[in-house]
Amino acid sequence: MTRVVIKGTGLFTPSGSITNDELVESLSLASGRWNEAHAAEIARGECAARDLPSAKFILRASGVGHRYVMDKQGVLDPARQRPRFPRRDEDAISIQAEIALAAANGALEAAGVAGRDLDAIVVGCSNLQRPYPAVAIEVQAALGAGGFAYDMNVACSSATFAIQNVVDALRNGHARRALVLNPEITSAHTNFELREFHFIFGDACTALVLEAEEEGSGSGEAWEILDTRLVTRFSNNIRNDAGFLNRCEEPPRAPHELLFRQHGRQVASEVCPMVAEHLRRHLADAGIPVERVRRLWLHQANLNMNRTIAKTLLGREVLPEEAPVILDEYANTSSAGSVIAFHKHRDGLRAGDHAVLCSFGAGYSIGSVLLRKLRD
Ligand code: CO8
Repeated sequence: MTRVVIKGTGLFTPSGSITNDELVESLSLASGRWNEAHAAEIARGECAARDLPSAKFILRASGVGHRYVMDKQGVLDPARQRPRFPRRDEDAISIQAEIALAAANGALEAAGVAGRDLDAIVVGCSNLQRPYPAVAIEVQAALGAGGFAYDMNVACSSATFAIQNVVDALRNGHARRALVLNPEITSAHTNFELREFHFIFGDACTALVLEAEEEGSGSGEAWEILDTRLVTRFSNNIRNDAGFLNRCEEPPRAPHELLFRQHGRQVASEVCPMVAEHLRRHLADAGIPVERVRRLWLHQANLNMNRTIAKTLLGREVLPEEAPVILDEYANTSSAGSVIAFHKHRDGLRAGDHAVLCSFGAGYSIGSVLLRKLRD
């Protein structure tokens, strides 16, 4: 029998490191200047003064303590509040392909395979730097891989949706070995001007090598994918309206509509029960009792959300190591988050142990991957 396994994981972490205090200092300076510049309009009641951020609020409300970004200087410059990326020529590798390659090389090394051994590459992420040619095809060329490659976007759920696509391709014999990549440069779509959004995100890229393996063959660490399940339900509570129609729209949109925005409290209250119920049903249908689940690698958006989901699912308080959190270091890296948690926190699990990788986000969208450790 053929089974699909995860053979290796990789992670690219940018060198730019920003603490909550640094971010709060920069935004406080920028907001103070903005309020001064708009003092007359604020006094006339034509616009509201910008409230100042607090590092204490950020940690308490979200669990985010720090993030990595591709360009620290641009983000922290109160006169800019966005990263600065030198424009690249068409014959130079693009920035998303570059970070995807860095993560891919780590995953390939961990799996003990070469780029030419791949015959499918899927790039799944919240923001793609261009519609075409696909970043995935650029990576395919750089790695010397064969087969096919394409990009896809299901916001924070892009990794698990890409995993299901790849699992289907491997099970159907359309590929033998595949790479899932999640290059998230969220700093380019974060509104660093407003306190409700500036702290949420960080940049990173994750990579997974998946392959079809005949029972009894194979060596080295491997995680069998027992099942995958995806679900979507439309919601306007998380939006980003940047797109190819913007230049034609009348009247033009306000700049903040072309960045990530959300009604965070509503998202949290609606999505937590949906995710817990989705996981409960998925495990039940797969015949896996919840008490057998040794680890939950959940989407990394909010510490309190993850605690609530894990507690609702397991029916008890969970230990930190049962549902690892990387928000303190990486913040929300959109689709990369749950994969970073898997990459960094799978020590101590033994062959036969069950675990769950799960993402959730804009759409709404939820994706779950049921895993069993096959070999140490
Ligand atoms: N400092 C101080 N005060 C603040 C700050 C701050 N930085 N931010 C907000 N406040 C204030 C608010 O203004 C509000 O003040 P007031 O009461 O005067 O109006 C007060 O604090 C309370 O605000 P909230 O009610 O918003 O606070 P919450 O407790 O709800 O916490 C969170 C806010 C942390 C955002 C929380 O709601 C949350 O995390 N929700 C879930 C978010 C989530 O899961 N989002 C989905 C993930 S995103 C996704 O799917 C990916 C999409 C692609 C994105 C990639 C591109 C960037």
